[in-house]
Amino acid sequence: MNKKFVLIFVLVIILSSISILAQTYFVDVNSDSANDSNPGTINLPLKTIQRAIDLALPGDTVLVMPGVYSEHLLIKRSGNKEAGEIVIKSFEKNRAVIDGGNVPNKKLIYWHGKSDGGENKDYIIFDGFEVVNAKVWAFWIQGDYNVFKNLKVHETGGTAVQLITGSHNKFINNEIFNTGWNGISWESNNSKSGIRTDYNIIQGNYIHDLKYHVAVNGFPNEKGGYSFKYGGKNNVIRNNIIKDCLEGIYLRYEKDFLIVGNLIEGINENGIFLHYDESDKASYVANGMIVNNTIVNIGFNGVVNSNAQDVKILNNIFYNNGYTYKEKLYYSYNIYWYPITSSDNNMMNANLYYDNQGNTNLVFLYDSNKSFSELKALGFEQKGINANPYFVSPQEGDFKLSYKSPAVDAAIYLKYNENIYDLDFVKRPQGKNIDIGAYEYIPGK
Ligand SMILES: [Ca+2]
Repeated sequence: MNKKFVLIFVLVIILSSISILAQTYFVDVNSDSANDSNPGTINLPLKTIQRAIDLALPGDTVLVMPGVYSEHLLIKRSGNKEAGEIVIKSFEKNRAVIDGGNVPNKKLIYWHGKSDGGENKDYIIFDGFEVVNAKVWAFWIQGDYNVFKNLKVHETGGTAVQLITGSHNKFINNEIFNTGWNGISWESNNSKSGIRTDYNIIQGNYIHDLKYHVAVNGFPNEKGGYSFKYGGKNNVIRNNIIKDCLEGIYLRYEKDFLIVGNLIEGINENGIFLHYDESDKASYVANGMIVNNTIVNIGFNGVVNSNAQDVKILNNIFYNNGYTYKEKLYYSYNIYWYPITSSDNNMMNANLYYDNQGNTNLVFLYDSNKSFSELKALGFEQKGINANPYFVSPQEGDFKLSYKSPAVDAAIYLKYNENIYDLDFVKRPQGKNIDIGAYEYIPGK
């Protein structure tokens, strides 16, 4: 054999041994043979998830059988890009239950990270568990490139999922309800340590019945020692259903954000709140898009845009919003824009507005309610619509478009709306063009 051939041969052996070395650890609390001194095979499973997590190396998988696991979980090790993620997965969706009822720790599932004197943990996939009865937080996360999917998180004392710092994390297809505080929440970048909170994706989640606070919350942490002076960037909130919460989406300091394709329904206060703190001039939100959302039955305002710069509100449906204070001149609008100046470079266009409950407040702008014709005269909503969207069945909570809806094919074309899916997994566009709102009508249906 020549030298080159030997080298290739050795490389093949090394590469195949990496995949052979990737382990699967089985955990089965209900098996008679389960024991934490077992090797974690299917016949000799481990008893606790924590033991499996401690054994798992990058590329390994922890498979958890159905049962109730009364455990506090501490993530002590990262996966990595080369060897792969550490996968922690419920063998059957939502049948492995992590129950914090008898766990005293405030952080039930805990990524030990920089704010707690450790190193952040990256490349972990947490998939398919039901997580209940956390004392405060169900998940407390610090790190990058983690994935949280198919989880069912509820009955928490505080926020369900708290991202302290970290970028490129994905929160996908989770159901979150009955929490004591927020649903999914992140804190902004830490300017001291250089840790950022950017490029996270919150997609396909169903967040509902949060009586006390915000469904999706992007907030700066201003506690001593850690100075979070800069907001997250490029975070995406896409195709979520947010229903029956105190507040829908709240952002502060965030830049370059995208809120697209969400159904925001039955919120007591504001659907989307872009907040500005008078005492902190840097706290304004900037350069974001609020696009193709359906925002219905909101108690206060559909969108509050407080001192934001370069925010585009396009292709959204606003339906029966502002019912709580509809007789008053504040906090009862589809869009409450305050203050706004011509230099803010904000835009609203191709939105559909409709109210059949007698609220005549449309959009608050330049210190007063503006009618639809006044908006147009000011240069906004040139492609806007002020008419019934003709949902399929709004009284039954079906906000898809019927064939006679004026929202069909009426959106402003945006490049990134091509070849994406609507809330119902219908590819956009259908027919001649993208529709206004979170749902795409299929012609002939
Ligand atoms: Ca269409």
